[in-house]
Amino acid sequence: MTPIEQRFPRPSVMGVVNVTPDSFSDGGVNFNPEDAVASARRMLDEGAAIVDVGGESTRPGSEGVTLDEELRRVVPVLEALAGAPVSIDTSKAEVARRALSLGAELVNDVTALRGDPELVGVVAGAGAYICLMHMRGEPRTMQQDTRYDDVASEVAAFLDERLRFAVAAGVREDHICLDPGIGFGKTVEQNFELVRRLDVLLALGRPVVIGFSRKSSLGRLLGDPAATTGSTAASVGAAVAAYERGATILRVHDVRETAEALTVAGAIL
Ligand code: HH2
Repeated sequence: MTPIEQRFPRPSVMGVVNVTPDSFSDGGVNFNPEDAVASARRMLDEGAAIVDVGGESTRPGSEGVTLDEELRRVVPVLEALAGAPVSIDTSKAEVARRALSLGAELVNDVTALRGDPELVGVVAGAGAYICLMHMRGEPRTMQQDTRYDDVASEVAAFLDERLRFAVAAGVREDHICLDPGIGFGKTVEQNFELVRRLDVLLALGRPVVIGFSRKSSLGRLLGDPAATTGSTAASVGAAVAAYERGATILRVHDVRETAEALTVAGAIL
């Protein structure tokens, strides 16, 4: 595989395909495999560089699913998408192994290789790309502790440590991208600060992924303190702002709208 900067020029759109009944953002629209495959193909037509297929919701408070259930959800979708650019959103080594054998290029691990000790070896052995994401604790508990002295530098220090861990375990550094984990154990203000101060993360020298799409901080910023999601327009605004501050991959649900906005923003930059 080519190094990640060549494969994913700035900006690249990652389309979200949640093969789950309970994701916060799309709440089951792609739970049926045929629907998931159709959504993925549409996203690729609309300008996604890759589609991120996931079988386990990581919304705040969620419990996780068994290996068998996660495989049952994602394998038929990955089989149908053979030959298309796919990333697998999983923390489980066995799910990643199956996905990579079916042609996935990238492993998107929200635990940054802390969830399953075997995952790093699977990624290194396959020569796959990997996204390492920051999260406090696990989805079940992550919103219980949102205290940071300096959120941007603490997230960067965590990702620096995970980057070194991955490289020491045999993953090529030029195959790694980093993600501050918008919404994973952070307050509304901290989520915006992480994008405002993206330079702190960029200083680690790796491409940055931002997934602000439809997250509740957007709805809360717009005045609904109980919001659990954000609108498409708000998501597009966040994606453009993140891109202008240096993000490379924008992980989004609304691919056409985001791709159009990024094309305009890129022409101006
Ligand atoms: N956000 C979610 C899931 N995976 N991966 C990365 N790298 N970055 C993110 O910000 C990120 C992620 C949560 O969003 P979504 O997939 O829409 O919801 P759910 O986890 O409920 O399926």
